[in-house]
Amino acid sequence: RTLERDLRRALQLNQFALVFQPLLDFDTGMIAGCEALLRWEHPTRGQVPPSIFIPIAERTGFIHDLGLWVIEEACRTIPQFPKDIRVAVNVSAVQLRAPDFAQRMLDSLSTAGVSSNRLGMEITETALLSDDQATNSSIRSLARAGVEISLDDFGTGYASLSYLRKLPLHKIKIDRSFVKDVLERSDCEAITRGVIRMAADLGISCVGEGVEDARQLSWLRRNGCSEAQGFLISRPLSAPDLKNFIASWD
Ligand code: G
Ligand code: G
Ligand code: MN
Ligand code: NA
Repeated sequence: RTLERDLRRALQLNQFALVFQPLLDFDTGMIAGCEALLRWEHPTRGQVPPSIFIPIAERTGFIHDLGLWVIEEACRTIPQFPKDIRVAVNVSAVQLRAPDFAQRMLDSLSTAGVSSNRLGMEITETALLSDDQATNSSIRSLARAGVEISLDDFGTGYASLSYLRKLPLHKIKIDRSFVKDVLERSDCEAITRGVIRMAADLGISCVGEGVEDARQLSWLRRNGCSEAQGFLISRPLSAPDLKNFIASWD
């Protein structure tokens, strides 16, 4: 209850910030983009994890305002990064169901003077499961405008897989629970291998998430995964730190 009240005020009080975690492209060996992750610095509780406050924001409808702030903040930050760095924001299923969502995202881009091919959007399987018309049409019009669409946490939801041919998805992100045990467990290996193969056959790229050691990274590279993300490459960083990280990478 009090967290719910604090959440509403947090936006005016400037308690939110974005951090950015880079993605490594195996083909080029370069940093190809990053994922923007929301942080809430609560005045007395300290950092409240998104796994706590996002569900509250979704339940109360505050996610629409908060999600718009995330998009606007990402658009303000993008010009600080090199031109070939794409920034992907996480978008909740609740946001996607709002009929004006795509238009708001495109408006944020043009207000900031940022080209839509510098923005990406990460959505979960659950958001696609209900086959909601507003959701599907938002995804289609954003993809048409050049926004890159990634399917996040792949393998943990209820993959009906039919949306893979219905919707213009560019990227599948293999959930870190599979990557974590890819060398230890034959089931994780089989699933990860299968997802990489499926993505390749569909002509879309594939990201291994939660890469924490060099052996996982080389397994993914060897097995045809296109990109990797995880603490091994970098933790999520502030915008200036990511800028330095990219500069020192090449
Ligand atoms: O570092 P991490 O704790 O940020 O992220 C935990 C979860 O919170 C991830 O599943 C991530 O997708 C989600 N998350 C992080 N930032 C955002 C955001 O801006 N919007 C939404 N909807 N989810 C986010
Ligand atoms: O669900 P989503 O993919 O958006 O989640 C991103 C979350 O994963 C963030 O909380 C981020 O901090 C976390 N994360 C990123 N890389 C790693 C990693 O290598 N190991 C672990 N355990 N978590 C990671
Ligand atoms: Mn994500
Ligand atoms: Na994920």
